[in-house]
Amino acid sequence: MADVPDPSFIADLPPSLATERRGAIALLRLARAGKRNALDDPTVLGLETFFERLPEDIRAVVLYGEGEHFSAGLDLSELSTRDVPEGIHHSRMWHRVFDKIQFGRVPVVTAMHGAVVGGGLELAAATHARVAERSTYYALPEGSRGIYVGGGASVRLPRLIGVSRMMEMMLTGRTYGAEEGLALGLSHYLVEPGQGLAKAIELAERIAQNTALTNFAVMHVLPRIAESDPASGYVMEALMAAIAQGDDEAKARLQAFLEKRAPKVAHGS
Ligand code: 1HE
Repeated sequence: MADVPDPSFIADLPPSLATERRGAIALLRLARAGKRNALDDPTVLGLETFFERLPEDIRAVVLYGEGEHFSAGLDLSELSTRDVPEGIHHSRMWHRVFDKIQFGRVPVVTAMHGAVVGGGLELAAATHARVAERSTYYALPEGSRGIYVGGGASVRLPRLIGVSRMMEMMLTGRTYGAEEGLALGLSHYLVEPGQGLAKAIELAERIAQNTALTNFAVMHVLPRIAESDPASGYVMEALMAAIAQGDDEAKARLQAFLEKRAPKVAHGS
């Protein structure tokens, strides 16, 4: 795969991001392997540009990293020059960009390998499905660097692994390996070395076949329901269920199943 971005696909991306289009799937590669895909400002703002300019006919995104590691997190060389107000705005900038990923138009599948640390883990946690190769390991080294997470980890990670486990990760600087990460919910799939991208593309292709309305409900409505009180949640669910089933495409798919033209649910498929 070429190490240069494809400018014809999405314009104005920094050289640290490379894109490729495969039908309805967009591939987005962190392409700064020399710095272990550390996330500097141009890269984070480039992520925002990418998700803002995603063509309407793209139905899912696959995010992955070049080289030996998914991402070494925040570019630490940028940190030393920031004062307190700048630090606040910088963190809020990451929040804005990662929110555009989590609550964007299309689901994002991340293929992870090697280090998924600090801001790299925050980025992966903002995506919707995560595949880990066996080399993957996770850490929040902010504690030992004398800083604090700033890319949304305090909000997203406790929802994945719990407050206590995140607390302990930050206090002790421990790492979790790929198998542990699978058990904890940091990844959804564990695959052999070199298989992450292919698995992520396979998942993205399945996701792309869902109706846009179902993907919207899963990405935008489900997490809001999960954060709301049960009584409101049930009402929201009822409304969303009715809206989804009213869609012509949903009716056509249900009819196809009843007429034995649609696949059955099969374990292992
Ligand atoms: C970097 C960064 C970086 C590497 N910022 N330049 N993140 C961390 O604390 C993780 C820091 N990185 C590492 O622990 C290691 O680099 C790795 C385990 C990821 C990879 O090790 P290795 O041996 O393959 O690479 P390396 O030799 O350490 O690094 C290669 C180059 O990348 C080197 O630069 P060079 O010019 O000397 O070649 C490193 O300086 C550079 N590099 N990681 C800048 N992170 C919104 S708040 C989020 C807060 C955080 O994310 S804190 C966690 C930061």
